[in-house]
Amino acid sequence: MKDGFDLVIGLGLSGRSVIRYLTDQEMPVRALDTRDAPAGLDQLRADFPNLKIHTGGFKKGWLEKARRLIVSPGVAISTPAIAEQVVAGKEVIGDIELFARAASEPVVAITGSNAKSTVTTLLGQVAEACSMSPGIGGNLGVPALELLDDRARLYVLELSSFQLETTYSLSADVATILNVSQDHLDRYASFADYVAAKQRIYDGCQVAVWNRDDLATRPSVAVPRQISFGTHPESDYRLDGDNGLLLCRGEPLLRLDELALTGRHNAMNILAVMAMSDALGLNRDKALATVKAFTGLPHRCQMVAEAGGVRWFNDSKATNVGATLAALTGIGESIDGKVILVAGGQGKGQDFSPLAEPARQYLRAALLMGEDRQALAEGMSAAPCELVTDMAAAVARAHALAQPGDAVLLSPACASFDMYSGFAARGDDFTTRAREVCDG
Ligand code: UMA
Ligand code: ADP
Repeated sequence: MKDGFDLVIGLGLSGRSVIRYLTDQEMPVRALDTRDAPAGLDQLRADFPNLKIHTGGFKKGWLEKARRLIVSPGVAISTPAIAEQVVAGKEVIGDIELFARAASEPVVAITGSNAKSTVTTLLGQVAEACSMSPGIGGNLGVPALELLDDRARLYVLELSSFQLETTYSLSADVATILNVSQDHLDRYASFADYVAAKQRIYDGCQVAVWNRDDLATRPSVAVPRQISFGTHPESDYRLDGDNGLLLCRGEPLLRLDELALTGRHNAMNILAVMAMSDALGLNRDKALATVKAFTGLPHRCQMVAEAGGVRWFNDSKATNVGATLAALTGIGESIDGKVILVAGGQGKGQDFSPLAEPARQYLRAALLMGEDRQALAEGMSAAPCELVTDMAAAVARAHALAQPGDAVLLSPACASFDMYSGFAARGDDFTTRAREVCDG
């Protein structure tokens, strides 16, 4: 091995997990962050007193001298200082690549524009019920390197397109792209580039599980085995909405009314989980019992309050148009009244026009806030849109407009960082205020 050091770029959750991992391996490591005072810096210095840390920009000398760059997912590898090193032939990888090189047990890799966390959590629960002691994390919760554990017999990883960009040798046992719709276009030159990043999940995999209703999820590389799910008649795992059934190769698997989860999008999520569970050879009965009991994650179409015949749903995790479409259609179809949609935030360069038709069909009003509220109003064109200043104003206005049978839905189609620390803070704010108005 050439002498030198690994340079960790970005001192967030994944950067810190990389520093810990490399230090445990007694590898020489340095770290940098382009912010002057990244959160947690003092703690990092206390935990690693000998670690050389640079903040406030890229330190050219370090970038040049480093043996490898280990880049955090939030830092684009197209950033000129990093891109220069790629061109110069330096190895540039991320935490998932380090994980892939170290993991000795089977790996399930899950990506998609939406449903990653729901599917990762649920498949993780299935694996737990089957006594696999799974390591569950990645883009969700615990960084991948911190999951490495001799007791784990399986790893279930949620992976983002950013993480996949710096991953080369994952070769997952089971890999899936659940769905693809516009997201993160502030980071990609085109939608095709975003899809290409997601497709990397299938490189070297044994079994590819893909969504037959969404052809961008189909593996673009040859893989030993493919399993599809969807409503398409040729899907291996199929939603038969007319008969309220989930089928596996034509045989009934579950009745929709046996599930605690509701909505067509969740039925698709269950199909994906069952397809992967079966591909892994997990116990079918235990898997079915687990998926039936799953009530979903907070901030994903979660009913948080009800009063006067009006139900309030927190779908703050809907940070792109695809997720909001699923929520708006699912809830719009299932209620007698209309939907009052609370949306807006940072639009990440998305085209909002796919919301126009369901908005026209299902909305009483859209209450729009945040940085890109005007773009959202233009995208939803014919729908009745009102611009509001903040969540307090949105909730008060929704309360005034709502009629019995209606649903108030926070499903922003946008990131939250212009107004909140993250989607959870935004969802909590909505929930607290919704409960206040409902309690009168
Ligand atoms: N930083 C720089 N320069 C930059 C950008 C960031 O130095 O140009 C520094 C920041 O100052 C900060 C650090 O990088 O100190 C943050 O790194 P990061 O943005 O990669 O975030 P982490 O804390 O390492 O968290 C990342 C994922 N974040 C992103 O991809 C943006 C987390 O996903 C993930 O849980 C974690 O690794 C563990 O694997 C979050 C996320 O929002 C939940 N993901 C996106 C999504 O789901 O849509 C992809
Ligand atoms: P991710 O981790 O990919 O962001 P989540 O499970 O956290 O996925 O869900 C994110 C958003 O997507 C939520 O608003 C949720 O209601 C919505 N969602 C869940 N499943 C689907 C699906 N199959 N298609 C579209 N949207 C979905």
